[in-house]
Amino acid sequence: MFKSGTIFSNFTPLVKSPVIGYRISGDDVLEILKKLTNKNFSKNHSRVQIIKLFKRDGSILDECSVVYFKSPKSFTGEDVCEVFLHGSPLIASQFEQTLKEFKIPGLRLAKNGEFSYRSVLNNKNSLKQAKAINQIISNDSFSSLEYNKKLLFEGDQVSGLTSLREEAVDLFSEITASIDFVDDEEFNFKKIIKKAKIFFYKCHNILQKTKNMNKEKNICKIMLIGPVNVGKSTLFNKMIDKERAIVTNIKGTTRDILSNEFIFDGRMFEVFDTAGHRDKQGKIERVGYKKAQQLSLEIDHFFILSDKYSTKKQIYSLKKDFGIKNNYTLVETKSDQYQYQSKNVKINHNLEKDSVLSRLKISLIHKKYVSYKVKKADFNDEEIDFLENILQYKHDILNESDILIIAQIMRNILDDFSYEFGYINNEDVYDRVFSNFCIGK
Ligand SMILES: Nc1nc2c(ncn2[C@@H]2O[C@H](COP(=O)(O)OP(=O)(O)OP(=O)(O)O)[C@@H](O)[C@H]2O)c(=O)[nH]1
Ligand SMILES: [Mg+2]
Repeated sequence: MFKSGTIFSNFTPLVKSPVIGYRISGDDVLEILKKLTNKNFSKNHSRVQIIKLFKRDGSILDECSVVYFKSPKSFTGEDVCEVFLHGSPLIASQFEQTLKEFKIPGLRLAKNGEFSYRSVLNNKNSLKQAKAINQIISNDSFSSLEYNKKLLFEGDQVSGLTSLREEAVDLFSEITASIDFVDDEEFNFKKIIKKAKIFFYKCHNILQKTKNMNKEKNICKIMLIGPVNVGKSTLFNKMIDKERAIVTNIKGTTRDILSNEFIFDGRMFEVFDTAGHRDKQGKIERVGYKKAQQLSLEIDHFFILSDKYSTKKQIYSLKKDFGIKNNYTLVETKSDQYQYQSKNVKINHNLEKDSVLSRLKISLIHKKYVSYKVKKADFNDEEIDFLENILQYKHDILNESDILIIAQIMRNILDDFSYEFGYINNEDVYDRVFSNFCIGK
């Protein structure tokens, strides 16, 4: 994959937003900055500067923050600059066009993952750390997020695979020694197979224990139900901070179930907006209401919304329809319009999101249904896949009687570990043969 040349790419999506960020990495960074700003950055590194960028015709492209990181003190280890343009995709296209017009040989758009790749080549990150960056971005469980952060910030040694790698090298050393020193009694075939069994047993155990833990999203599922027109969709939109559900004063506006995830107070929720309840439901509305009922088994907690016009009978039917026991909160809406006498939670659309969520005691609800204590993970998804691959060798090794073939399979396992941790060469192996087995003192 590696090709030389200076590379650039946006590191935020190219959509209308407050900022669009670009990173440039390679030998030509200083020259590019000079051409873009008419300033020499060589003595101005690792500092944010707000500066004008110019197009080739001398007109202003943008005035924005720019940081220059001098090699080797940068993410890739090369000269790097990061440019934070105003978030217009049009400015971004002018920026790319300007870079092209510089006609700097080798200056090109980066391939996927090329910045991380260069950081590994220049020993700024291990392969594992580079992969951890991907995992941090893509995972959605707090436990694996914490693990991947640890991996990135503290290095390979915190990986749960490290001790298995050591055991694999030990085992291979012993096998190698037993081949090279056949007469030595210390090397016994049965003993080697026993050790191999223990090694695979450990892999298997880890896999069983960790697989489910990583999938646990620590997510609390809540559902908004209530008579038509009470303000379910209004609350739904407030919770997720988006105008996603249609809100009108027409009864029966919501017909299908909508769902969205949101994070509050460091806790993850999935909220469902549902079709309202009324005696004379239209056909589509009825289907929507039924769909919500079917989903109710998966729901941790219900918010039963009502307003001035809702009746006790309606609340009773809702509880019955959704099989609700104690897992609900009664919420009275539109408290800006009506005075309620009850002790139920009261909300209205003028309240800030945080205030509404606090009134609904949403953090406590999360705590009640989802164990908030983040379980400690020692492996990420990639490492779990890796262990699954390693276990495929188990049958071949344990059923083989030729030590030479076992040695070859074991070398394959070490090669697999090499992809995770960097190459394990024969020197590592011989070091152990001599130090562990006192050969040739
Ligand atoms: N004054 C006042 N009006 C509100 C409040 N919340 C919602 N509304 C209004 O009530 C009407 C119905 O709101 P929705 O959020 O669509 O109610 P819904 O429960 O989703 O209704 P359906 O989908 O038809 O079941 C809209 O006109 C809203 O603007 C509130 O707190 N105060
Ligand atoms: Mg609605």
